[in-house]
Amino acid sequence: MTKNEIADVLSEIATLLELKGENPFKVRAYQAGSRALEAIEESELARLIAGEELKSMKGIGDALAQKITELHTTGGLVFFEKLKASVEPGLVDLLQIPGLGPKKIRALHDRLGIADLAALTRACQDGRVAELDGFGAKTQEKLLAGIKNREAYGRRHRWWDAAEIAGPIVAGLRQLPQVRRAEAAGSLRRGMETVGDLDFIVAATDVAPVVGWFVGMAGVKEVTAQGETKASVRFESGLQADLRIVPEEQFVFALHHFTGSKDHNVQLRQRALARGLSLSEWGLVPAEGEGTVKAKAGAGGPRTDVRTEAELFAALGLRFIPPELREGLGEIETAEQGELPRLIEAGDLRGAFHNHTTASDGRNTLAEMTAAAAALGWEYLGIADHSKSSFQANGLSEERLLQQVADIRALNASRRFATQVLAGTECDILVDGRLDFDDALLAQLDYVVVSVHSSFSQDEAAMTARLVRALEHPRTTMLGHLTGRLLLRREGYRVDVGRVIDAAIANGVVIELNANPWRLDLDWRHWRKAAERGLVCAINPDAHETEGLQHVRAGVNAARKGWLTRENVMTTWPLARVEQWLHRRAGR
Ligand code: DGT
Ligand code: CA
Ligand code: CA
Ligand code: ZN
Repeated sequence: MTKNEIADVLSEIATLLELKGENPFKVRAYQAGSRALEAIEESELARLIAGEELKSMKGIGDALAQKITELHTTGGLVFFEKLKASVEPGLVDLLQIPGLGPKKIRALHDRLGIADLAALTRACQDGRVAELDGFGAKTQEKLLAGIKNREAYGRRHRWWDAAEIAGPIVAGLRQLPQVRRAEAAGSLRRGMETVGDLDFIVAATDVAPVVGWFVGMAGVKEVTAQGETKASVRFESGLQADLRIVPEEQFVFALHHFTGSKDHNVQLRQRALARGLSLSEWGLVPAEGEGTVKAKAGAGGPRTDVRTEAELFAALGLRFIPPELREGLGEIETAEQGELPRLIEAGDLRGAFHNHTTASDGRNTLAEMTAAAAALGWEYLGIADHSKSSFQANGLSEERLLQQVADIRALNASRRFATQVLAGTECDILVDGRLDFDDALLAQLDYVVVSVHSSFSQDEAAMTARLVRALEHPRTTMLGHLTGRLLLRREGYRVDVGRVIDAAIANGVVIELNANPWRLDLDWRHWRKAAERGLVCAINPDAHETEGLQHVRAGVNAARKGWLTRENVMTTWPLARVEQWLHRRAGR
């Protein structure tokens, strides 16, 4: 296990102990141990373990040192497994309701006998929660809203999580001897920010072994449907997956159909009809009035000269439409005119601006983050740790920021990494729109990301004015996570996005497409129009650890859905152009 994975286990242990009402000192010991691990480097941990020096580290005693060593060497921990098994699962579920921590859950359990979501819902509806010390009517209301959100969101999953499950399934299908072609379709293939269920399309010479493999996959909790050529399963997380097996000559039609979206399919089918053709999941055949669509591969059969989606679109007089654009938002008309943009690709990225280190709430050091960026082949890595008002995220004081800038300049001068580090800040936008640092300090940085991390409940006018004021600040380079939303968890704050975009364009400020799979903020639905009006995008992973840099992949999905090209996205620009742009901006 890596040190960050071990830190996660320790903090989960703390949470479980707290849920069980264990001694607070014990709980705090695990929390402190988790934080102590986060602050050191991977190589340091390996060295301490090898030299059996772990217990001499501040915040880590004998018992913890043993557990960390077990996790590091075996990848598991017997104590942790036993502890998990000893806590009621209903209590753990409650942690997902915003506003409920282990302490509050413990109180609900001890005083009202609440052990699961259903019981909590009833207690809130009956007003019993409001009467508890430390809760009150407002808290009860917030809990009910959280429960409602959970129900509404509960059936969808973030793209990243869905993709992590889907990847190995496609690879596994392709390895079966009966399988000729296999793809994931549906919203996952379209790169939607959330996914309802997975859809797999397979061309196979023999179906039974493929269905058998699919329903027998590791991690399947329930087989919800099983037929001759299809099957559906449900995983532990609640995510469902559909499998459809077709003869090879139908594969491309099935793939297109089940990629969707529904709106795109409806429009494309209309276009086919206007050309005397009938398009369906089974094929493209001459339309002969009603009933043709249901003719399946019968008389006529699907057009056998169509083997790729490009050929399918060509048969309808269109250029290839990338899956991400298939939302029925004008892509067919644009493809007809041959004017689809050449969309940005993951390989176009050359760096990113919004990333954290252990100086604030990140979990890898400056050197580790830089090494990871270098491994990705990035030309530049922007470090933007939190500013002083974000004390909950260990925001940097003026002194600490200046020290970090010096460290960054020294690291660059050492030429230890091929990646150039840019010194920035994620500067809080204060409640009235002022920035958290003064101009003289900001002037010493290469760039400034400004973000809202407090007072989310302002009304729309106040929040909009607050953001606009921050964008008008001459030192502001880009705006971070514009709405503050957390997908499937928290709505963004109320803000007039259109007016904020206007202000960004008017002031030459970049808006971030935060690529963290929880955020994908600003939403792809705004980008096409905004970019046409001159708004520049930066795809930023908002990485808090080295693996977080990979999240740019999710940002590229969203950018593609927003019709963005390489030119629209600053993080594809070479370092020289980025530096030139930053210099010119700083000089106004
Ligand atoms: P999801 O799963 O809710 O995230 O969204 P999708 O787009 O993956 O939807 P899903 O799984 O229900 O169906 C996959 C695709 O199959 C969908 O994007 C388009 C196609 N499809 C499903 N039902 C219909 C339908 O009633 N009409 C048409 N034209 N296409 C459909
Ligand atoms: Ca789906
Ligand atoms: Ca489906
Ligand atoms: Zn932030």
